Amino acid sequence: MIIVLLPAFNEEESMPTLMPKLKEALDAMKEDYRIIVCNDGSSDNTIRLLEDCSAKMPLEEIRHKINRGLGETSRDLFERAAEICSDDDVIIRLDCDDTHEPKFIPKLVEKLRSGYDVVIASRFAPGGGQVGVSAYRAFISRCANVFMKCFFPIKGLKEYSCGFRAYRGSTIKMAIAFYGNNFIQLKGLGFTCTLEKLVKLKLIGARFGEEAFVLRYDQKQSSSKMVSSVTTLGYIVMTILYHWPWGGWRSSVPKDFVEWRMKRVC
Ligand SMILES: Nc1nc2c(ncn2[C@@H]2O[C@H](COP(=O)(O)OP(=O)(O)OP(=O)(O)O)[C@@H](O)[C@H]2O)c(=O)[nH]1
Ligand SMILES: [Mg+2]
Repeated sequence: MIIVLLPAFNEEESMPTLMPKLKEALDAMKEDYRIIVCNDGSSDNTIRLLEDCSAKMPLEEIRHKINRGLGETSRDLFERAAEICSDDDVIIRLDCDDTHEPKFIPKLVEKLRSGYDVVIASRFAPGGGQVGVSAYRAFISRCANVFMKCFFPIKGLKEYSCGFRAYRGSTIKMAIAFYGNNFIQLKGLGFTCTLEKLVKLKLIGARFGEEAFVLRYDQKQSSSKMVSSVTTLGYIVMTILYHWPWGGWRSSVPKDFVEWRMKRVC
């Protein structure tokens, strides 16, 4: 099965375009699928649009009455996916702002099944790119990715900040069983959770791959929800937590994980 996770906050402009494309891409794959949307306290028409969609496709809604932010939304989506998926299922997460084209899903799934635990849709892989991104924003995004590569090196990865990814079901189940509520620990720090998931999965031995994709920023209609100052603060906090010489994530998690696995095996 393929489980698609969508975080949605005031996406009434994009949902009517995105959802039919998503359905078309998933129907063509001839596999069971389920879409889980977390509607995070939207005050626009997102709720009604989701009700319409659920009549046409297998769609489940997690509803936050108030806006809780991307961290808590991701936690709820991934925990729900872990609850219902089996080890060989594929979990896909993409944005609802119509900048992530569902037509890339089959390639992500194929690559994941060729022997990876996480495959990232990458603007920086050969053949990838971005359309409609201002030179300033492209520069900031490149710098952020270079920063992440320096402080959280993961072999074979150039794209750290794109949330469009495929995950192996068993990997997410294991991460949630091991980390519990701390799989996404920096919940209040905006979009930091997108990087945190990668780093936490790396620490428990996940294998990473990238697949080229083109970010369609020219199609974005809703306003950006990313607060750069909070996200930047989040990256700084995470860098300290990861590299902290006395019990930082970098050294303590692998040790704790080995002990945890030993106990489960015995
Ligand atoms: N649930 C929830 N989703 C959010 C929140 N903020 C953003 N999102 C969703 O997370 C996804 C990413 O948000 P975007 O605003 O596209 O952020 P981005 O892709 O990092 O940057 P831009 O596309 O430039 O804005 C979208 O699907 C949003 O609807 C939030 O507070 N709660
Ligand atoms: Mg976006």
